[in-house]
Amino acid sequence: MEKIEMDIEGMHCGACATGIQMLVSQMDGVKLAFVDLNTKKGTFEFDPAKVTKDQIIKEIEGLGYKAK
Ligand SMILES: [Cu+2]
Repeated sequence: MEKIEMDIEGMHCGACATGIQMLVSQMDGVKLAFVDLNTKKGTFEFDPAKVTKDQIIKEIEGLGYKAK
């Protein structure tokens, strides 16, 4: 398992954070997703054999937010 933290731009309310959290946690290989609106950071724990950091970023960007 790999654990990463990234900055997420474009969130403006709790629903944004929850939406990202739900979407990423449903991805295959993702074990844990936590998005904090106040710090604008997302913490993700995933199996690198099943999913990559780039795929997670793409998924978040698909919702209209910026992640890095
Ligand atoms: Cu929002």
